[in-house]
Amino acid sequence: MQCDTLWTDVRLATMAAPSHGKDKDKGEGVAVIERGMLAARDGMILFAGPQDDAPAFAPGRQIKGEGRLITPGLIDCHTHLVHGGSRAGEWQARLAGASYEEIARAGGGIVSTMNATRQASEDELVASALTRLDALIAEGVTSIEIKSGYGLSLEAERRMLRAARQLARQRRITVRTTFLGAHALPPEFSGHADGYIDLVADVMIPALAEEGLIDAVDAFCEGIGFTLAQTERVFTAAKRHGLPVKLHAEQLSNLHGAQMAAGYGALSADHLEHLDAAGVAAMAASGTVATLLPGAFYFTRETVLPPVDLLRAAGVPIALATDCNPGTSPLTSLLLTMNMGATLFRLTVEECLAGVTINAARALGLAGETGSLEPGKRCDLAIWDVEHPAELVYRMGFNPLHARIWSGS
Ligand code: DI6
Ligand code: FE
Repeated sequence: MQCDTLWTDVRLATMAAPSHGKDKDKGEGVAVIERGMLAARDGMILFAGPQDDAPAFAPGRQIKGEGRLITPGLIDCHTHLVHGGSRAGEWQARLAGASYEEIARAGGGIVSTMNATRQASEDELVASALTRLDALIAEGVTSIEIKSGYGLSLEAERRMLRAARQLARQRRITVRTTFLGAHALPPEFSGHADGYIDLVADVMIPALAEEGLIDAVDAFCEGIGFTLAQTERVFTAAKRHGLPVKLHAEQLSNLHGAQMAAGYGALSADHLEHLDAAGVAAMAASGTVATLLPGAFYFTRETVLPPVDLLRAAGVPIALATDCNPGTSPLTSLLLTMNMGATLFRLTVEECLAGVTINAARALGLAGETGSLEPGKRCDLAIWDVEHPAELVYRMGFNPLHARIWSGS
């Protein structure tokens, strides 16, 4: 059988059928095919399995893996990668005792990044985001979600989304854009949150959807963000344009956003530290992925843990992401994110790896095309200089990536 590239003598963590919920692994870890082979043709996986079960291939090129581990290319399914400015100064104020909410209420926080973003050109946004994107790519990331939400006007949100689309042209990577116009209230709408939601729902979503800039719609449902009713108006507009939704929910308090989002068939609900049992049940019923963000938990010194046991028991798929953003998670490492998922949230190694592969793909609606090593999916690979997947989660600040393959090369 013809193929373009054949990898032999490799170990394969296919992540094709991760166990979860009640039958989650009890510490034995990730299933690995020890004497594996992987074949790709036209950018797609043709075969991934034991060498002994493989058909005879006539490869264009053959690569000896020397026993290296291949996982699916990693997927960062929640980032605010595109933005202007830096918030290092605000962070120093927080070290001196100010809280995230105090800073936000005093006009800092998201609004200070909004100002810097509004002042940046599209090219400047692309250039600064590329430095962060390259850090992720260097650890094997092959798909990424990028949110808008620091422009907070039609024109500046458009510029952010266009910058995100630019990134996909400048690197070999899959980019999914998420419109997060309902991230914070811009100062010109102070005291008129409903008026701003009118703009988001009736002007921004129709215009930006029409321009093909939006793959999904998100909102920040929170005391310092938007109410449940306002979020629903955003979701209704998204649905009118055939766009899937996701939600920043239950990060600082429980507004029952995840439950509401599940009612809209949300791809994911994200953060979830304050999620309750009813929210978990609603997510399980709708197949909504729980995207946990341990970087934000760590950086804000959150003390309330997301209800991991409840999510597991209900069989809710768990994803992990960096939440890369200048305020609460200036993190550009999915390897460290996995380590934090295990250490801070007590996820297993298998849950961590599934969280940045197959379940992250589900959180983006991409499970049919990437996230596991299965025939018919895009050949997105991370090839590691390790023997066992646990080493990817165990180390901190160490990068054993040997090679990264997107769409077959
Ligand atoms: N939750 C977060 O953690 C980020 N956005 C959100 O809705 C924070 C964004 C920022 O502080 O700039
Ligand atoms: Fe976020």
